[in-house]
Amino acid sequence: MSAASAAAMVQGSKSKITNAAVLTFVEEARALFKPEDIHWCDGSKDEYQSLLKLMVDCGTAMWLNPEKRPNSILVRSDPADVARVEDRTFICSKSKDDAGPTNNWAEPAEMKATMAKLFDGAMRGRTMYVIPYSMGPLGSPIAGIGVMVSDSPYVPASMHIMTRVGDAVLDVLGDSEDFVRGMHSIGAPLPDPTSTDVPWPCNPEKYIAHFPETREIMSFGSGYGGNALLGKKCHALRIASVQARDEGWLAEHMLILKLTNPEGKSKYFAAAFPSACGKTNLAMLIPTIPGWKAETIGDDICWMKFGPDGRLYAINPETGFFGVAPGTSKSSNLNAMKSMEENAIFTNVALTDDGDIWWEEMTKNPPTHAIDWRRRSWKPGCGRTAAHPNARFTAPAGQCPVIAPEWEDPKGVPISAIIFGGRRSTVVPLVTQAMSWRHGTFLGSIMASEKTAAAAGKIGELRRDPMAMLPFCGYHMGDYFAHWLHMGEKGGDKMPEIFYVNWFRKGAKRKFLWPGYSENSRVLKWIFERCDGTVEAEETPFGLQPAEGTLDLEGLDIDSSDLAEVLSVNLEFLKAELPMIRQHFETFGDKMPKELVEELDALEKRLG
Ligand code: GTP
Ligand code: SPV
Ligand code: MN
Repeated sequence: MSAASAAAMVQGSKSKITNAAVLTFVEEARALFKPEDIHWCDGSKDEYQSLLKLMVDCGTAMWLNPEKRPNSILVRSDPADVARVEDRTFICSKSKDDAGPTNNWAEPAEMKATMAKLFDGAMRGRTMYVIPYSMGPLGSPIAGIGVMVSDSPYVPASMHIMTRVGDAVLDVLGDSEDFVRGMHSIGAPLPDPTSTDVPWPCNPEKYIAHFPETREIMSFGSGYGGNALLGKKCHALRIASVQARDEGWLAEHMLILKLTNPEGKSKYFAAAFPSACGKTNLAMLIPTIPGWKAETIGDDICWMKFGPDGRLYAINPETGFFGVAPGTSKSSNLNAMKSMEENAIFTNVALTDDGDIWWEEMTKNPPTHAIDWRRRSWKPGCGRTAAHPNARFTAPAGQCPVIAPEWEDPKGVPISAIIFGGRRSTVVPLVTQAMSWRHGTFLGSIMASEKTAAAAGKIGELRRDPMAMLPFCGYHMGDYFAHWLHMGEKGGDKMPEIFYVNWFRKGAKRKFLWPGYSENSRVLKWIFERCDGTVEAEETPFGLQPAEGTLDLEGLDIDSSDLAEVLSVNLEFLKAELPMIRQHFETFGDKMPKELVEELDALEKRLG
């Protein structure tokens, strides 16, 4: 079809859209999905408000008490649609080998045929929203543009908070064809637009399919989080990781924070922790050490490119937080609580009798009564949690009291340190510095973490999650490791220092040894000072660890034996883990970089 006739079909009131590739894509989507009508998102405040109102009118959402939580809604999803579905996530590269052993693979043409069948008429009776979005500040050389369609109003509403949406994005795109194409349907057509609907329509059959070579995403059946907000994990990590490999940059599952010392000197750190392992908390922490200041740049995703001075510069591709609600409180993360005081979307949390929200550990004392996330009456001690463990808040980043003034700087911020971390109740010490970029890449490649509720599946199971990218790397993990090593060669001595942290070590009493949260600022201070070379480190077989007296513990109430335990690597346990690490490496076959195998051999030798 010609661009002109595509324009005639899909444009409606949007007569100023001239990008032929966008018009053709949207017409293809219209012909396939057969929606009742098309809404082009302009990104305006009015549009956001009308999306909220629509969700309330159709029963998907309810307004929270405006005196408690102005302009905010509560959404409760279908109990079968509450988290990312990793076993339904596919990387459809031409060659199976490019997807590697950590991804589900399907042949692209076959997957497209499957999706075409599922997509055929899937939006009948519904509106198709066309959402042009930018991951990153508009026009930033580090940013990227996508255009997605969706039949769930929750998606454009959430995308309004999480990304830059609308006309301004199309202006930046101009007539370029360089955008990621995303098609999303909840897979619940209506006989006609007036038919009665359920609050959270979705489909028991789910597919989250990625086509890295053609930069396309097709998602069916789920309306939740990373399954449906295609800018986030699908584009900004799975597709972007492939672009980053091809173009020589990094797309990572990392927070970005700015730390300023009492002399006013600032550094930027990026940190990769697996889902629900503390990125949002660390990104907004309030330091307990006097004179130090932490500010937020981002809490989930980080794109880094080399700047003109040869350093790595990072942007936060997002404009909002989609944060884990349970466990978030004024004492654990005051800045997150303040970020969601208004203009927020809450999903799968509990509703209090005064029309506000609640979740486990939000307050010291639970409410005496609430409506749980499944809309049932709830009382403390009834045996069920009030909020789903993966309940989330969606809040504008600009509302965070400690958002750094430069968080939207199109040139990004220079990264001094990259921090890896996971949930390890044993073995891994509080903080370790890598001896080199190569050793740091090795530490990232052997990262493991106990599973959380962010993905469907068994909780608590230990799994290798290299660089916190296991569910998000859009290509062969062995090639991804090689790409990291390559980046290190390219950046040379301008590359960030690499560290490995663990807030989750437990002692004999199965309690956390380290108080965590704000107290993590002590570790950040050590990292800052290591970057400047002003504090000493001690060599251990695992890496460099704080020399006696270099970790600032002033005013910290911690048992000295707990401290000794949390700071030390358990060499015996580490040694016992080596065969598992070797097995992990073996799964990557020929693509496993020999440099990292050499690092493993060297570690084995050091352990004796
Ligand atoms: P995604 O949004 O899923 O990518 O996750 P995230 O890494 O941003 O997770 P988040 O910061 O929301 O992590 C929340 C979980 O980590 C909660 O269970 C917190 O209680 C826990 N947590 C965060 N920081 C700490 C810490 O320093 N110590 C301990 N013990 N728990 C922590
Ligand atoms: C994660 O699971 O790492 C998240 C939430 O940040 S989601 O957007 O659903 O992927
Ligand atoms: Mn995440």
